[in-house]
Amino acid sequence: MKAPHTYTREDVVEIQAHGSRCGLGVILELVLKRGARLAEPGEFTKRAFLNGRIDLSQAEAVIEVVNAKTTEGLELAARQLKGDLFQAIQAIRGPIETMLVEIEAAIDFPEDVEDIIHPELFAQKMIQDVIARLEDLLKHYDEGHIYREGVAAIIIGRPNVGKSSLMNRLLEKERSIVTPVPGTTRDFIEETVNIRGIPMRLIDTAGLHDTDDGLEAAGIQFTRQRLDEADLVLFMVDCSMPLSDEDMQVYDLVRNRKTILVINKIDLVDHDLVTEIVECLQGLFWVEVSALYNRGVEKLKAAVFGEVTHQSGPAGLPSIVPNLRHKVAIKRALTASRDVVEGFRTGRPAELVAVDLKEAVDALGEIIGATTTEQILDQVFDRFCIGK
Ligand SMILES: Nc1nc2c(ncn2[C@@H]2O[C@H](COP(=O)(O)OP(=O)(O)OP(=O)(O)O)[C@@H](O)[C@H]2O)c(=O)[nH]1
Ligand SMILES: [Mg+2]
Repeated sequence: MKAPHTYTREDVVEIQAHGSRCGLGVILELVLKRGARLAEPGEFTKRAFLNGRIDLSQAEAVIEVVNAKTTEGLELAARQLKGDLFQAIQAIRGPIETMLVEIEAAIDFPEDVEDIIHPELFAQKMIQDVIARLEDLLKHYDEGHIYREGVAAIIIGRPNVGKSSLMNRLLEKERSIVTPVPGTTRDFIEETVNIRGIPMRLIDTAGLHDTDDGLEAAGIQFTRQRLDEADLVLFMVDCSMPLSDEDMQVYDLVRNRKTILVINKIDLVDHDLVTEIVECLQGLFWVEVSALYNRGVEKLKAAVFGEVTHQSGPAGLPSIVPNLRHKVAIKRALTASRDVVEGFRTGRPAELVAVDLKEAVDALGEIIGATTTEQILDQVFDRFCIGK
């Protein structure tokens, strides 16, 4: 395929063969012998970026499309791949660049300063065309980033309360071994589930139980570590038995975290016992379920969704959602833009205002790859797999 109408904008040769591993291996050996080399991770996309076919945010979107775990995440990645974020950023960068040109003219022709710079007008322009839009993007990050980045939830509780049963229910497959014997799960089991469009990494843990020296030291240490990484805790108790010291120790561990109390085995008891448990374990939002009979699981999903999104109904996805790297750059641009406004309003010298304007332009340039260091490129393309 002739440049520039290719993925990388370079001449490209594609060899199509039958799909046998062996056949492909022989062909690969042949082309390597004739002087080709293996591509680095993300190299094709990196070349497409360096040759100006796509901007950096579109390049990033390629890997997000590949890794998307829910249709919502995929939709966000696809919009970014189309260039929606690129255009939004350009629409903010444009007015700043125009202003920078005017300020620089004023610096070059100090005698005309008053004709060129209208401080309050410029300040208003910055607020409307730049600051308000940057704030919108940050808001969209808050509303939408979990659809692409996902959340991590950990199920903990003492042995045999039904943690692995719940894990299987949420996954809708038998992933974790369930037996009537306490201590069945010995290690962490991790899988991703789709909670109303949010990819949730779910971790099933070994039951926390009493040994001679309180809660088993190693187990608790492991679980603590995992707890710290988790965005959400599902604290499970078995309502067919009285709460034990072990339950209370777990309660102490999780009560100050973002936690949902999952009261399991409601098929075995009547409601009074549930009320008693809720009174003992105060301050936690709770849901009653029967993991065995698949009761209350949808309600639990709704509670999880509400807890991580702070919304009750299905959320409308914002149209453009920056990722974490973009967010950091947007914040920098926002700080610089606010300094510009302050500069205009306090009569700061044009040279200093220009520095802040430049900073805002550069910060936004990092998002789309207009002002990008080698380090940022590595950071972006290291996430790619070979062949993309
Ligand atoms: N009646 C009833 N039994 C349940 C329920 N959920 C789980 N069980 C049973 O409780 C026992 C323990 O379930 P698991 O899911 O293995 O419990 P666990 O918390 O993972 O246990 P460990 O891994 O040993 O800590 C099994 O016999 C399950 O069938 C429930 O909602 N109702
Ligand atoms: Mg288990």
